[in-house]
Amino acid sequence: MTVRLTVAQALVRFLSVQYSERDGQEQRLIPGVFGIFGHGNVAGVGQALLQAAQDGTDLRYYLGRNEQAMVHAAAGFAKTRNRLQTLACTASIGPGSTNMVTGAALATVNRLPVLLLPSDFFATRVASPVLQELEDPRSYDVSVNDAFKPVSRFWDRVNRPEQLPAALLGAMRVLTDPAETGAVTVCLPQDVQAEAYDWPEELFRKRVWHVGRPFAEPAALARAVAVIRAAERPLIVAGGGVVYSDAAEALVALAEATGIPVADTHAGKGAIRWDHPAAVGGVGSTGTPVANRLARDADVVIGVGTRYSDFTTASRTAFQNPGVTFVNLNVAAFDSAKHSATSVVCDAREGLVALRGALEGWHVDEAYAERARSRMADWNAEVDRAFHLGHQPLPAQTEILGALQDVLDPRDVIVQAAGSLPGDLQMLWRAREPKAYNVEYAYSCMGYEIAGGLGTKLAAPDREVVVLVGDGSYLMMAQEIVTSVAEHLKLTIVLVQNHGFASIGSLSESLGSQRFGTSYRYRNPDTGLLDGDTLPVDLAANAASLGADVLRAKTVEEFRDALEKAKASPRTTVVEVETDPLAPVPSPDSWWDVPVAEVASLESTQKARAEYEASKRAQRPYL
Ligand SMILES: Cc1ncc(C[n+]2csc(CCOP(=O)(O)OP(=O)(O)O)c2C)c(N)n1
Ligand SMILES: [Mg+2]
Repeated sequence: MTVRLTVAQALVRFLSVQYSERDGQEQRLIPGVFGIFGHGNVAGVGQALLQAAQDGTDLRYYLGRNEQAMVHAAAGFAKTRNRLQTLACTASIGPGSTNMVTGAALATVNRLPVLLLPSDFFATRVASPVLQELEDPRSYDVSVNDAFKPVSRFWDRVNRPEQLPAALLGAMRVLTDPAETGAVTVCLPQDVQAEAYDWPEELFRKRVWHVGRPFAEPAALARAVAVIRAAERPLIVAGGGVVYSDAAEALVALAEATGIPVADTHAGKGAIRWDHPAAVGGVGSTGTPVANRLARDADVVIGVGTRYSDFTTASRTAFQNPGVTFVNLNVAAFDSAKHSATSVVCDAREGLVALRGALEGWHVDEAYAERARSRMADWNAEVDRAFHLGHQPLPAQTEILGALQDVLDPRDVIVQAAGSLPGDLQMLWRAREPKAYNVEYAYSCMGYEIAGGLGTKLAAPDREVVVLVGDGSYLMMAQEIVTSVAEHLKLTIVLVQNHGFASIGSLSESLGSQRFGTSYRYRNPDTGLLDGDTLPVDLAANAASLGADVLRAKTVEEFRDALEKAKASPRTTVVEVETDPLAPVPSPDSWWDVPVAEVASLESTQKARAEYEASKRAQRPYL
């Protein structure tokens, strides 16, 4: 039996019957499609989505306002759903498609599944060059969509209808493989989308993609257990894999049984509650001084579901014990092998449960665990001070976090990605629940915040979603406020106005570059630099013009009131607050490798270079 449909109609029908399954729980793999139509997809995928809506096929269409943002929304959705579900994104040819490249990179770097459907120029090439076609004189086969190749974990182009089934099956396999997942790109030439073909009925049967929980190989587990049993100062580093694998309970059980302190990364934050006796907070460049001191002395680092980014390892200076060795539990062999580790390739939950069983009866020296707990008590008092600084005349950003911490419920999700907020959040934020902390800090992409928050709200409509966004990031990508209004997907957006880049400004200063080019100001005719008066920019008015309710706060008390109001409102609300970018922040007692000019005429740079060279001596290869 065959059914005659266009390639786009077949694609839509196929997507509507794909499911994922883990632990016996089944869900739609791709319950919806974000899209922006142009001549590349309006009559292909667009027609197919319209027809699907009319014939009752269950695949909802969401209209994004920028293609990059659509992909961020899909990534935020997938992150919230622990990678068991994602969304597809259809874009027109040329700029519509290449707008998605940044989103693709974000998804791949974060190991988050997203299905991208960029349109492509005619496979028949009869009308070449079409509007927005690259037209490479060296080869007529080159397309702008080739730019997706390095940022996709699977890439294909469907030049003939016959190629569609294999492309789709390959795409679903990669989306649902926790070790391989990331951006999956299937390019669809605009003529092929509209071309009809007689498809075998079986292409459209319900398919369930089983998301595996690979067990630890017994010999690998035994090697890991031997290393851990011999450890005197072990430290667990919990990464995103713990959260995605739903392994928070298993992590906590292991920590309680063995007394091993648990530090975390951005993606792993929330796996253990901030006030659990084993929790020592974030590790690395923006971690807590407690975790960083434990890291410095650790003889065995047990990395679970972490990719060991430079922020986690403080650019390979975090672990200073000369004999330090690593034990890594990771579903991806690539990550598991990092730092010459004793590698256990496995699902995080399976691995943690197996480790706990195999370590039965073994416990760290109680004095070691107690020292960590008492340092945490001191640290928590310092966080309280930062949360209630009383900074004048403008509040400190840390006080905004303190107010958020008070007003938000444990299940309310915060969404962030770039600027000075991620560092402050990793160090100070008290996570109380595994899915309440969505900070994208693998690609740290300005512009993820509101778009990613939209996807988060789609994935968790029963939770309050609170987006924190700096003024710089807001200016890059605020347009999905319109989508949140149109879809009744309520967001609370905290807009932190500090007139430029607090983060890069302070980084620049510490590297001897004198905050050059990091504040938003008029060009000054006297200096010729951008250091004139502040600009007459009103981002809150901008947000209001996009359809959001707006509340402006000048003090911490006003901010707290505004936040309560925003929380209680059913409408997307932007709370604008101005903060002092120069307010003090507690020190992580760590480092981040950002190279400083080796020769310079500026004294500030020369001084920074000398400091840089001294810090760099602590860098180790972990062989
Ligand atoms: C798309 C993108 N471009 C550039 C950067 C580099 N960068 C990191 S933080 C930052 C400034 C962010 O400014 P803002 O959102 O106002 O946050 P603040 O630093 O003031 O907290 C820049 C330019 C980035 N992370 N992402
Ligand atoms: Mg700013």
